[in-house]
Amino acid sequence: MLNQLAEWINSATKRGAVPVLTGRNGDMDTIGSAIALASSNPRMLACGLHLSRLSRRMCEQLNAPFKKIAENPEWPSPLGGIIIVDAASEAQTGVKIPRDVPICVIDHHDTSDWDFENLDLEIRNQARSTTQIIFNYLHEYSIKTLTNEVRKLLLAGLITDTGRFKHADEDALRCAANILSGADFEYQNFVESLQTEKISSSDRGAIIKALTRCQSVDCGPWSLVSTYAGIHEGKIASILLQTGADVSLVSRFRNGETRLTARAPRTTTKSGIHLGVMMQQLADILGGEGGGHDGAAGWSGNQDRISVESAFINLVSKTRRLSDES
Ligand SMILES: [Mn+2]
Repeated sequence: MLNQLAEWINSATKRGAVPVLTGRNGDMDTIGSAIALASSNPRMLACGLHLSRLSRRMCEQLNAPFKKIAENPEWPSPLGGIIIVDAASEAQTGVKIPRDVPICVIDHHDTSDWDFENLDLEIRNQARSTTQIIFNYLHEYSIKTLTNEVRKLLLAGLITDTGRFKHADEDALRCAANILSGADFEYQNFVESLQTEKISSSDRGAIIKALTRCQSVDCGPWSLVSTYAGIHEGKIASILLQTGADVSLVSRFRNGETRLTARAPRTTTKSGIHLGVMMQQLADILGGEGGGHDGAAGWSGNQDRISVESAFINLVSKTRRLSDES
């Protein structure tokens, strides 16, 4: 699989520039993957719509090159191809992708909405983060790219996507160890530098307000807690799981766009809920765009917030709960 990637990159960069495009949420996994991969070839450049708070801080700290682009960017010419990292569909990049050049998608989501043509390549597996795939590629094909800075970006993506290794598996843990062997920084110091996220008092106010609006929703065999928020939906959805709910749901409406963010603990996903598949089903029913992982997923589109919420709750209610024996 990785040798196909090496071949694809080799011929694309011969044809011209190859932007490495990130997912629109700009989380540490997508940003770390893009910058690390782009560092392996001068014709590649990491770019995307948005940087999350943490990604922005890491990029500043590490002096990492990232280009912010618009929804309809002017692409460099000649364009050899486009690599997309950690995004399950074009909509998840938020960027209009020209289809007259080959694309290569590197992703680890359970769902995929890409249409592939002849010269395109899809590298998708069950890795717990996209940075694992990128590390394995660089380790095999471009070991000198693995500087301390690049290792930090990759490790940061792995740590955040696994929820500080809570959702890691053997491969993810081994990859973290491989990233560290050959690195010249201390793990504990690095983790500490990741953790110092500052939440402003106005953001804190918004989070608290969202928590006061929480509702416990009857969902057939499942317990669900939901609220709406204008900011920090992922964080709020994780806090809501602390109530012991099987599923948490946070909705938001901004600039004509509705967004759903859902989270579920492992006990729930083991009992038959796959949030990524449900968000994809929601997109099939209502339009918009949805997908993700079994325990963390999202949907976005321009439908009314309340009706999208009810449609999602309906999907949850209809999901059978597998008995603990099975
Ligand atoms: Mn990811």
